[in-house]
Amino acid sequence: MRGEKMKHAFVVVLIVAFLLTVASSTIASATNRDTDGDGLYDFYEDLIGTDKFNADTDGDGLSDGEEVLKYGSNPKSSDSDSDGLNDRYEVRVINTNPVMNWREGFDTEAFKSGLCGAMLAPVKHLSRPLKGNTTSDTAWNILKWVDEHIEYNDTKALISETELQSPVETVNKGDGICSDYALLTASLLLNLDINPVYILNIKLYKDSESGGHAAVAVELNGDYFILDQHLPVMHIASYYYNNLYNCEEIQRIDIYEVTLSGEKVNVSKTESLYGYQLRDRLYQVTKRDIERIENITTEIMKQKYPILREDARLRGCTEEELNCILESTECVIYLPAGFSDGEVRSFSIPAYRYNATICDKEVEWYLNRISSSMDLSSYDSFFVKAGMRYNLTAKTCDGLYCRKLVANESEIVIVTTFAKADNKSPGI
Ligand SMILES: [Ca+2]
Ligand SMILES: [Ca+2]
Ligand SMILES: [Ca+2]
Ligand SMILES: [Ca+2]
Repeated sequence: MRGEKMKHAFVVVLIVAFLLTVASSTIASATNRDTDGDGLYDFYEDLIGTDKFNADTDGDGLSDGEEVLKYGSNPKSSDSDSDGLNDRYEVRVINTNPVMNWREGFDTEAFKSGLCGAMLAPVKHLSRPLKGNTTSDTAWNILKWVDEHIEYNDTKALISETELQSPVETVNKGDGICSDYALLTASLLLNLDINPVYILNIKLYKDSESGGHAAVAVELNGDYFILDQHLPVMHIASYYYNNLYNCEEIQRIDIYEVTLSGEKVNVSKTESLYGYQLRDRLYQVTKRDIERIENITTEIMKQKYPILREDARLRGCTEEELNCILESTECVIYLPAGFSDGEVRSFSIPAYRYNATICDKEVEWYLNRISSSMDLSSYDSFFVKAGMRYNLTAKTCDGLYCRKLVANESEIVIVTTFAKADNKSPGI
């Protein structure tokens, strides 16, 4: 009997063991199944609400498994951080963070995101007509366009936490603050193959630690030239003095090199320049520069207004007028014999703003303003003279630095006489 009982018990044990084995293998296969092969088990997909039959629930090009296990992005949103860039594009193409919204800071992440191929494309059509013959032409055209089409948004400037705008958003809104201007300007430059461009983070003495100003620079003749919302394009030292002239002293400029490679942007911080280094870079105007300005002005006049010819008979009265301006005296100037009618126009460029690399653009800019304020068609002759006017009254500011540094200012004065000859003399 004992033997039979034992046999019975053994059979029961076997059956129980078999049932347990079957049950456990069923449980195991249910938990370990990854139907769509995206790296996430079905039960887990049910738990987080992704589609266990679709490896890429949000259709952004990254599998649910990659999003959850590798990048920490949201498998149910194709733009996890809502910054306008698709998750896959961020991690695979431009190497940015798919869970960090670039619009919240003006930093490397913002430059890499806000200037990537996807952000440049919508403003490409605006860039094309701005292409000039040289880099300085193109930079000038771009700044002119930005100056004419975008307004500074004073309201946004007062809000402490603002979001950066993409270049096309700034164009569509028609306004922005300095960082928005900087991204738009940089995008137009990069679209016209001015690559790299430089993003500048400018600290003024009056700024708090978190504050600052943003602008863009291009490299011309191995030096930085700044594009900051309004014409003219200025050499970095001219820019420093221009700020000083407006009673704002720059403490430091941090310069980031932004290089576009395909769709992707590489950013590296190149250098920080302090006030004394910027002052040291100032161009010193020489006699040759004055001659150069006379020649450039004359050439531009001839090119732009073929009805006008340079006439040396106007040299004397032009020089007289120039001397009166340089000595700040009132003079009455008479036209020489042979001319029935005439007009004298002058303009001046602060000496700190002169730089040989960009002076042709600056002269052209002034001439455009002169020609739009008078009727040149009534004249047929002109003559140009330039000179330096020294020791202007120093502009005073509240800041001690300002007052000291703006002193002893000088400017380049350019005088042009326009006249109508009564005879048909061939001029010179
Ligand atoms: Ca799965
Ligand atoms: Ca996905
Ligand atoms: Ca994104
Ligand atoms: Ca992002």
